[in-house]
Amino acid sequence: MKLENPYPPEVAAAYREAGYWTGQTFPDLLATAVAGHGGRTAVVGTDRQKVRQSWTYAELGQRARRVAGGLHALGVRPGDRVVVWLPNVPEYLAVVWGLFTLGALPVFALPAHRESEVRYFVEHAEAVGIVTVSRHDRYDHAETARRISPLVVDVDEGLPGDDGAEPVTVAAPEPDDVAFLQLSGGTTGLPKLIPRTHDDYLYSVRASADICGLTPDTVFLAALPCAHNFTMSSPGLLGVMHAGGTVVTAPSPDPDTCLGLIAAEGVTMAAVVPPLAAAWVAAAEKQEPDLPSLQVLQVGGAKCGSELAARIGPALGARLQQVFGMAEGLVNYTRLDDPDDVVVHTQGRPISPADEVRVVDEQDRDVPPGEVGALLTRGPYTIRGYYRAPEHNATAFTADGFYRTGDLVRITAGGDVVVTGRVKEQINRGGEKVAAEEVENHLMAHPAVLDAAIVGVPDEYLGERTHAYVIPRDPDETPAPADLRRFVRDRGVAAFKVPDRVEVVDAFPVTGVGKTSRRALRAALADRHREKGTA
Ligand code: OOB
Repeated sequence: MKLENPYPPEVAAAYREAGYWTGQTFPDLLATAVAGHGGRTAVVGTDRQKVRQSWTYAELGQRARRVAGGLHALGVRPGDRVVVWLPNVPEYLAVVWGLFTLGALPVFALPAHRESEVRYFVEHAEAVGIVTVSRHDRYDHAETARRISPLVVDVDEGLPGDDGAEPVTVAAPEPDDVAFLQLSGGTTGLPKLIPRTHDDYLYSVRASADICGLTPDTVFLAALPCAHNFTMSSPGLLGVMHAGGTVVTAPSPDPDTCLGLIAAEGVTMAAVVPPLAAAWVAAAEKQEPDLPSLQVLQVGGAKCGSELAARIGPALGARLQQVFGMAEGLVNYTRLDDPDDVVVHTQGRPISPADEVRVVDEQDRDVPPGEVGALLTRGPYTIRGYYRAPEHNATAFTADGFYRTGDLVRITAGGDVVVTGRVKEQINRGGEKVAAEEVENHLMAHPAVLDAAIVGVPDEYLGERTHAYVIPRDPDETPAPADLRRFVRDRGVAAFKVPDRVEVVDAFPVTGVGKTSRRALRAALADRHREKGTA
C-alpha cells in the first residue's frame, strides 16, 4: 500500500522545476555512495556483540542488500512499515538501509521509548514488525516488542539475512513516495507521525551537507539517537553518507565516551543538545583534552544560551554551529563563516531560498520586522500534514499550507532567527520534547486523579523540566507524588516524560473561558522560585 504524497501537485511541480527535488531516492543515495566511495569507511562503532566494526561503503551496501533479503524472507514487502527501535550501533545503518533497499518504510522510534509509545507507533502506522535489541538501558526491548507485534527482529540474534537469505530485487520507489515516518515531539494527546518523501528529505540532506561543508574527510560522531531528525539529516548520518564521509556511532552521549571517541577516531564534527554541550564543555575545561580533529560542534534541539555558546569554542577548539530544526521540516543553521556575534546569539537561517517563513500575531497577521511572533513555515522539505491526523492537521497548518511551528521567534536585520519562546503546549526538556497533554492523560488514568496539568519550569541544566499539578478526586485521599510518578512510568512511557515533580493542589487557575491556565500555573511557579531566590 502506498502512502499518499501530501504536497499539492502544482507545488511539487514547482519544486522540481526549481531543481530542489531532483528525483533522487534513498536507494539512489546509497548506490551513489557505494559507486563513488566504495573503499572509504562509511561507519565505525561498537556492535551489539561489543566488537569494534568498521565498514566501507561497499560493505554497508552488501549488508543492506543482505538485510533486505532477510527481511523479505520474513515476509516484509515493499511499502510495509517497520518500527526501528534501536540504540546507536553500526547495525542501525544496516537495518535502515536494508529497509530502504527493500522499499519498506522505517518508522523511527527512540531507544528511550517504552511499550505504550511503541505500541502506538505500530498500531497507527499499521507496521508489520519491529526491529530492536534485547537488553539495553536495563530494559528488555525485544520482550516488549513481542508483546506488541508478531514479527520481531532482535538484532542481538543476528541481522536478517545473516543466515544467507536470497537477495531480492524490488521495483525502485518513486521519488515522491513517502520514504519513512518520523516522530513529532507532539503537543496533543499522542505523538504524531511525520511522512517524509524521498524528494523532500534528500533535498534537505544535500543542501545541509553543502551548508555544513561536508567532504569525504568528514568524520561525524552520532552522539544523540540516530533516529532523531537532527542526527539523521541535519546534516547528520545521511549528509555524511551523501558526502562519502564516515559516521562514528557513540554508545553513550556522556563526555568521557564522546571526548574519547573524538580523539580516537579523529572526529571532525558532532551534534548535541545544549545540556550535552554543557557537559562536554565542563569536562573539556577540566581535562583539557587534545582534540585537534574536531572542527565543528553543532548545538540544537533546544535553545543554546549565549553564555554556553561562547564557551564552546575555547573549551573544545571547535566552531559552534547552532541548529534550529524540527522533524516536520524547516531547519536553520548559523553558517560556518558567520561572525561570532551571529553564531553566539542567533539560531541561524533557513536552509533554502524556497523556505517561506512568516512571523505572525495571534490573528495570523505579519508582525513588524524584528518583532516577536509565532513562526509559520512552508517550503520544499516541510510537511503539509501529519500522517492520518485530519483533525489535528486542520489546526496545525494554515489553510494555505503553512506549518504552525508553535515557536516564538524574531528575525534580526541580518535575517537570522532568534527563538524567544513558544506557544505550543510542549516542554523542551533538554531537547527531548514532552507533550503536556500526553502526560496529563497518563496521570488522569490514575483512579485517584481528577485532573492534571503539566507545565515547564526553568532548569539550569535541562533548560526546562516538568512540573505536574494534580487535583485529587477525593481531597481526603490525596495520592502521594512518588506513587503518581511511578504510575506514569509503569504505564510504559519514556523516562523523560515522567514528571520531574508532582504537586497535589485543590484547583487550577482558569482562563477567561474557563480553560486551565498553564500560563498562570507557570507564573505561580516562577513567583515561588523568585521568592526562594532560585529563579
Ligand atoms: C529538533 O526536532 P524536534 O522535532 O525534536 O523538535 C522541534 C522543536 C522546535 O519546534 C523548537 O521548539 C525546538 O524543538 N528547537 C529549538 C532549537 N532546535 C529545536 N528551540 C530553540 N533553539 C534551537 N536551536 O529538535 C531538531 C530537528 C532537526 C535539527 C535540529 C533539531
